[in-house]
Amino acid sequence: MRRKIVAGNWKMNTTPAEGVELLKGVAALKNTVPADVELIVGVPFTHLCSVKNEAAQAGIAVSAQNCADHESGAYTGEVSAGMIASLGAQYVILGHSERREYYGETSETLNKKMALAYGQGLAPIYCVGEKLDEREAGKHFDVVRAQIEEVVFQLTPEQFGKLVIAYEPVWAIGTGKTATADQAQEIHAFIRGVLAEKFGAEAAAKTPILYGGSCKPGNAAEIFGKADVDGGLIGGASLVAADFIAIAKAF
Ligand code: 3PY
Repeated sequence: MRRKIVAGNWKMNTTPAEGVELLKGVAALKNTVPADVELIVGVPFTHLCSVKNEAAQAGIAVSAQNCADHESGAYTGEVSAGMIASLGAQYVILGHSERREYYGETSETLNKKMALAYGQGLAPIYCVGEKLDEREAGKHFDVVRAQIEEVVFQLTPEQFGKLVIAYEPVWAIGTGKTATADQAQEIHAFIRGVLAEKFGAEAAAKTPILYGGSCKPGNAAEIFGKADVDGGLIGGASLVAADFIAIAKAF
């Protein structure tokens, strides 16, 4: 039995005070979500401290959305994995397509971030996914395989055991377009197969693979109903407590 996870990616939205209110809204409805569904909120760095107690009391895990690729030192504006962990976060989202696209993140940078995150006891939520032109050219399997081989294959089996993967087709992020449930299943099963090549079928079968990209209350049940989809990494809909909870109830 694999873990079921619904993680919100708040991106660069809300002030810390608004974030606490949002979290309170999620916490108030959490008892309507099946107990075997793990809820995570991926908050901006500035919110980590403010949401810490509320999240812990409600049994909601907290994630950062990025971390620095250095441990400490003269890196103005950066936030280290150690700082994030010291504020009670359990997860860090790494390799989101917005970071690959707008901040030039490469597999090389991501390998450093993964190592630093694990070193601080954070579990990465590692994002993979192809762009529209890559899908249209039929290259999506190759793109996703490379994103996995270049980063995930560098992990030890112990590290791999803590990893969460999020498949997010870039063409479905912030566009309102969603992969069909069958498209999601096809590539999730492919990802699991690639993971099995390196870590074995048993370990791959235990890895949560989340779907992300315009996942909403209206389409979550169909997507989560697929055999290899273990939940979602939710963008816009995670900013409305009732929608986030409705998605978490969609298994
Ligand atoms: C989206 O759903 O838009 C996301 O990018 C989730 O990470």
